[in-house]
Amino acid sequence: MQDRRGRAHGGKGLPRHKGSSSRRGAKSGTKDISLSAEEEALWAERAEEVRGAMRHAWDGYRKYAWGMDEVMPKSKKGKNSFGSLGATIVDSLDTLWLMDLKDRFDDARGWIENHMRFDRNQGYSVFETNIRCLGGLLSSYDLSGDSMFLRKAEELATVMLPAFDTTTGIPVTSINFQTGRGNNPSWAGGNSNLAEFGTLQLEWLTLAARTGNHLYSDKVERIFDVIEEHPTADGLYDTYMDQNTGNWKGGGIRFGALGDSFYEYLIKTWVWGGKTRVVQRYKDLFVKAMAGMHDALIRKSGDLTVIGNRLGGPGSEPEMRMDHLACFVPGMLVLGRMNGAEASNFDSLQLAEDLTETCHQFYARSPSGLSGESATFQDGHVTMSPAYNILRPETIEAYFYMYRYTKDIKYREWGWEAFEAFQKHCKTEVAYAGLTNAWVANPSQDDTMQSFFLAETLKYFFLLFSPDDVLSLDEFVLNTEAHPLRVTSWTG
Ligand code: DMJ
Repeated sequence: MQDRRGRAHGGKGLPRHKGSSSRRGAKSGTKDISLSAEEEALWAERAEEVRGAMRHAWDGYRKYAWGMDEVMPKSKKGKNSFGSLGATIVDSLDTLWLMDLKDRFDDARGWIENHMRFDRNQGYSVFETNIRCLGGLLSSYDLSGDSMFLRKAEELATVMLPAFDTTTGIPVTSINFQTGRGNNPSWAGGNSNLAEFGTLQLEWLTLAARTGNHLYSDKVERIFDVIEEHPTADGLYDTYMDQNTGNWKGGGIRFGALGDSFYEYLIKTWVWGGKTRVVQRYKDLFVKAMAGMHDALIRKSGDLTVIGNRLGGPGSEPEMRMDHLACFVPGMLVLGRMNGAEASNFDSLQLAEDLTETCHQFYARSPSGLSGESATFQDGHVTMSPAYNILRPETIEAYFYMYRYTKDIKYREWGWEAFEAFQKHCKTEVAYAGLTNAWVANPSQDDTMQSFFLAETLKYFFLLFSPDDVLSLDEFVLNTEAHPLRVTSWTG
């Protein structure tokens, strides 16, 4: 095993910000600035508060739901929403590692080794299993060097493989681990979904790179062969594809639910792969998609910048609705900018700043200080509906990337305000709960702690308040569930 914190960053001491406010880091182009000793101490204290929140969330899960997928933080029991994969355990591993919560990490490791099973006769979401479980196992391997995690990851991928057995190789949504039978839901018209089949590349390429078995990479490279065989004029893609023909099947162009992480994985696969010739196509598709996104979906509502959904055909105007999920876009744009992947028809930093401001307004205009799920806009006025909050991370993710790149302290301040609001409204006696309506002064809690609260929301808070070297973006790419995967020179 590697030193617990040494591989991902330079240790636990005070940050090593030095140099002038305009200097930028060699590779990622992030700003390198000095904070005063008092400022350092304040943010270190706040990062410590986040560690405390992680301990609270984990300990409640440990006590009331151990081995189940999620804890129900009000009724104090567990539930299985992901097929009994211990989703909270595997989703939390690398956050525990990065926060140096050693005993808890070891406890989680023991469960994975002895109890994580992939032989049940039931349907599993390929997407959720991939981003939470395969991603969590692979990042734990990349951070700790412990080969047990890689063995488990390979075991899991093996039972997922039949999902790719379609005429084109585009995987289906759900797979039965025991029978190998797969299917797509009727609400999707029996088609495969863009965000689902486009959010596998990082994990399956990582698995191929770490095991040396190209079966895994062939499966996900094939998906992009099919996409390239069915190009679109503006680089934006329908929500659905017929997995038997490769034809696009409508459903709109979306950067929120059902579309989002497809675009995220274009830039991340290119960065993860070390920008080699083999991964060049992901960059090319990303740059084209960003140009298309800007022209087709970015609109103003009063002072706010909105990324809408295009539900009509090419050339039609987008509906002025934006999911909280779409708040991942600023981070994606900044990652592109850090790595020299930008479209030429707009300023990616300006757009990232503007969209982050919009996402900030989802919190700032809310009486509870927390966002709801989806917003509609009219002349700068925001209506939040639905207004539930399930502890999602995307705005905190945006603050993290924006702060990393610009070092503008407002992103940390906005993050701290959001963290305090989560503490005030979502903390329960034993863990954290979502809210049934976040846009009221005294919201009611629901009874679920999503595993991504530990995987992503708390991790992004922690990284936002911590020095850059806690996790270097030159060395790691975070998958869509915030699991860090080590950058690899991928030559296929
Ligand atoms: C997470 O599972 C992932 O971030 C996914 O890409 C989108 N939805 C949730 C968090 O909101």
